[in-house]
Amino acid sequence: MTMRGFFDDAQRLHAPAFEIVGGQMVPPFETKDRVDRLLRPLSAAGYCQFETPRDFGLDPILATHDPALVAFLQRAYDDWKAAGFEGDVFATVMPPQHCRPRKPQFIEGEVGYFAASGESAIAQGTWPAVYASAQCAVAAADAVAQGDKAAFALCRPPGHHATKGQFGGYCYLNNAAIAAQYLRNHGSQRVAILDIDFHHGNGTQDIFYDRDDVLFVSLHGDPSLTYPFFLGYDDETGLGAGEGFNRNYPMGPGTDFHAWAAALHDAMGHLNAFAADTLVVSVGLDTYQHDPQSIFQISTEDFATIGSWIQHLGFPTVLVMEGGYAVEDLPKNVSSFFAGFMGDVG
Ligand code: Q9C
Ligand code: ZN
Repeated sequence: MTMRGFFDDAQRLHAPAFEIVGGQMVPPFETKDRVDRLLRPLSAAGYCQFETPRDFGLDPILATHDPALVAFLQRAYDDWKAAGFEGDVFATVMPPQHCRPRKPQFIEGEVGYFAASGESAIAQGTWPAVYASAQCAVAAADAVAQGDKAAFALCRPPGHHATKGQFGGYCYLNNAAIAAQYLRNHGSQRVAILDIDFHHGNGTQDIFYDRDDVLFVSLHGDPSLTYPFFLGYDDETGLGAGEGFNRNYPMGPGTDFHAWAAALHDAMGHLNAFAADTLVVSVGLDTYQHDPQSIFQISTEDFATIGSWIQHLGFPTVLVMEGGYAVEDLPKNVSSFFAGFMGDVG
């Protein structure tokens, strides 16, 4: 068994020189090297047949994101250079609490306006990579809308921290949200999103928080201790019509598969009760026990169980790649997840 996979070489063009961690410039965690560690094992095992997505244009992106963010991402690097700045674009200012920020006219201020956090740079090739990554999500959603049982978007840069109007956390456009909205506009009345990345999908939550047609369910590290810090608590259940359509499962340091699987079991109850037409999964592999960002204890073998459980939900499914930074072990972890999902656990 195989599924269509989508990846575009333009996604390699995003290559900032560093990120800022602990007050130091360190090599970025989210690198283009991750791509081959995912692409090759999935091709070799026959789980995915990869193709370059066709260009669906800006419309499916603008169905989710503020046009101002999209325009900013396109021009930010050039504006930065035009202002005489030498390096990549980083946010160094942030709006004060309780102010309704007005968009500044100078690039230094604009970056702060559009940034949710400051670790992530906009470099020369960021926009073409981000655009291509979003096209992968649209193409995978389109395959499922056309009747495929499953499809994989090898998105990179990832997306689930991007809100309607802000980038951050290595994410610039929200690929999973764009896929979900595309499914809504192409035959699905109800779309569920399951986010299993180690970090809370704060961007995806933000985008669908007041809606009852898209259910968002996320399992993640306790936001009082880990990124994205300000969202992901279990009392965030949705707003207005969206009340009851947002479910968070924050978990503390040392969470093992037994505890994590209990949360997934509960989450699956919400997914089944919602009776979605289609499912989008934000697939992060950074819950892994040796991931540099993880405080969980998930093993390579556990990813097969997770994949199998998700497949047994029975929904037509768009798999969207998110995080995963134990680069050496990405091949075996992604293979394990797909082995479980494709019913090929040996
Ligand atoms: N100690 C995704 O997994 N904080 N984004 C890094 C490193 C940012 C993660 C701190 C984490 C963003 C898609
Ligand atoms: Zn993550």
